[in-house]
Amino acid sequence: MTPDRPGHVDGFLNAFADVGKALMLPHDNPDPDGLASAFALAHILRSRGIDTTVGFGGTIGRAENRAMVRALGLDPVPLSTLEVGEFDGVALVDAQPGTGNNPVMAGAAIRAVIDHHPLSDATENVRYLDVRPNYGATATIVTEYARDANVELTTQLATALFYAIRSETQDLGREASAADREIYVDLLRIADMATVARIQRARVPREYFDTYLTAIREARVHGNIVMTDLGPVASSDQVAEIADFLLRLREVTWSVCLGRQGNTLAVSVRTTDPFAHAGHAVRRAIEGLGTAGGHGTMAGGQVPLQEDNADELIVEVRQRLLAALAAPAGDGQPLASD
Ligand SMILES: [Mn+2]
Repeated sequence: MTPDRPGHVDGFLNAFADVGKALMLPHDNPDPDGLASAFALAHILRSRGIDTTVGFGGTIGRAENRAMVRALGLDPVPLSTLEVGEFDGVALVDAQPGTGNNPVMAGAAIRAVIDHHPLSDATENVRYLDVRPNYGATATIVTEYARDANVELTTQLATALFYAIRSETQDLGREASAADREIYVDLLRIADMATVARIQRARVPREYFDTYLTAIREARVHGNIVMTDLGPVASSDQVAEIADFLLRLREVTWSVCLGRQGNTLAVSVRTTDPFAHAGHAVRRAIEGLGTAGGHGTMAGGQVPLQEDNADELIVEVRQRLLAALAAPAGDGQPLASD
């Protein structure tokens, strides 16, 4: 188990005390936890007079996440339109250096890491770090920050943080701690629940249903593992969503979903086993091919692909994942009959 390195908002504020322009950066293709946490930290820094921007790499793909940004008036700025060198203080939020899911730019002035994933070695050198793997959501940590710094949250931010904890912990049912529960109840009092409902039931385009069709058609059951490959995807969020979806299959304890976003193979793994180490399994499986990270029951990875080796590499990743999860030999059974 990676040790906790909990911090306090005073340490966070100290790390930015002499900063003129700050950048809050969630992981690529940010989810509600990354986005809400980044905006709450920006709000805290702005309350101390620090000019703060929330940036992001990749895309905001999932319909719920797009709805959240729109409904709550959040305005994260694509990194491609920012001059990162202009920021003299950067915080990585819901992410850490060295995990491959965030754009840690060479020379970027990373002052702080606030996260709830297992501590990565590369994080140790950062000036201020607050990494609490026992927390269900980074949003819980930053809501504690706002409370401890006496910074009042706007309704929008409270709603964003509430929705972040709700979606990240599946309504406190997945990897939630007593701290998550306490903050969730605090936020429930002030969050705009009509907006939360609108975000959760976001409307989706037709292609959304094609993704499910492909996921089900391509899924194979290998003993207690269900695995599918979506082929090309618009966003790696779809890969994570389908991994969650397939884990509902009664007879399995692991789900694996692959998808190709541009020249990157995205991998999502989920397990129902609360004592499993999904992150270890994925890291072992794609060692030497790509990067991975994750919590106990959720993990993800990225493998760079080249035009001339993509198909072979995807086959190899599939085989290595099945081996890492001790799948029975053979090609497995199709999930659905057609
Ligand atoms: Mn998170």
